[in-house]
Amino acid sequence: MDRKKLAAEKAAQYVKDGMLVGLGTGSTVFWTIKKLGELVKNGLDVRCVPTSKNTEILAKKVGIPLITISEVNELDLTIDGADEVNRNLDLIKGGGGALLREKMVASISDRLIIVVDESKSVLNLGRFPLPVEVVPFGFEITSKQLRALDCIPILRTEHNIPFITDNGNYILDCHFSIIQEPHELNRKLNMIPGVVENGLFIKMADIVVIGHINGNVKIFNNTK
Ligand code: A5P
Repeated sequence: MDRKKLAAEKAAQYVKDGMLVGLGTGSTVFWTIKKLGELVKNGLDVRCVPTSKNTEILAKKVGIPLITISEVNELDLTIDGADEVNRNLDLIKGGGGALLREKMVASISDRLIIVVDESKSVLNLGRFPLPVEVVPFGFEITSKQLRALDCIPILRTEHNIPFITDNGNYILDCHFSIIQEPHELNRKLNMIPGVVENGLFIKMADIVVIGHINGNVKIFNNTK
């Protein structure tokens, strides 16, 4: 079975009747959303907050009742994917460009459950270019300021024009190779004017579910 699907369907088991649930974005959590759609058809009573327009479309298609983040104060849990996970369960996210909404939704969730395949598990974060969401105004200046943090920022494009996030912003994919101090970098990045949010999720994940090629699923709990 697909490693992503294995992890994603396992995580669906954490969703219980009556819960308010955040729905992440990407090709892994896609399978959680499909599974939740089936469970809803069979009577599961949940209301969910999507983290992107794509997830909203998918969730509607499979019949999951949706609410907006503005209608809730907190969520019972959020299930989402990641681009990298280290041993402290710190993450890089935003490969799909949804990092801002994902971080906002995660920040009001009692528990953040991350679903990945084993290829996302790393010793050090940083091989995956860190997505940083920036306002289009003066992004060249923001890019220079990011470069001063020892990375090479590349403007994300789609069909040869800048990729636009659901919030109308740009993404600068920052090539670090290795991130030695993720906590400190997270702080420094968000102090740069023009940066809206970055894809480092530090001490946010509670549970990481990893699907392996041999069909095993490993679950890691964060003690925080
Ligand atoms: C979306 O912006 C991202 O944070 C995704 O959660 C992340 O890129 C993982 O996506 P996949 O599950 O498609 O690899």
